[in-house]
Amino acid sequence: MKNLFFAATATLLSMSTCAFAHDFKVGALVISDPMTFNTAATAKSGGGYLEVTNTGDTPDRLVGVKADFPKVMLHTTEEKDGIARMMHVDGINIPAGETVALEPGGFHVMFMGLGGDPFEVGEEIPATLIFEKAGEVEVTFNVKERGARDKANHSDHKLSN
Ligand SMILES: [Cu+2]
Repeated sequence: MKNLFFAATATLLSMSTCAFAHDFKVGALVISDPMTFNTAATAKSGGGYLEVTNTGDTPDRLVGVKADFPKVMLHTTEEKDGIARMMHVDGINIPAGETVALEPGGFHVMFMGLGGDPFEVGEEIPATLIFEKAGEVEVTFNVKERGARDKANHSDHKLSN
């Protein structure tokens, strides 16, 4: 009886993990929890965040993101004289056996040209991640309430170019 109970509990646990973990896989890469924050009506861009774990033994590289916006870029954030600035990067290395986070204040995906159609909480933004070796994988970025995972205020840094 006890074993049955544990088996049932374990099943429930793994089911709920499935429902909440928002993971995507391509080759040896696991992409966890792609998300973005709700934006103001006037916002022209929004940052996309996720984690990539390379479970393989060869390095890979995130080289691009496609989505239904006029422009999607990969950015990093650098602080200079106390001001955080975003800079374009050609790619983000995903070393073998490591997890790389795209997060506020660091690397991120930049969805640009939102044009009066803000991200709303609960919305799902479809996108395709392009990896140098693993290839392409379709993911969805879940729009979450700003502040839910916001370490730095991403909205007040400006693109420097
Ligand atoms: Cu940016």
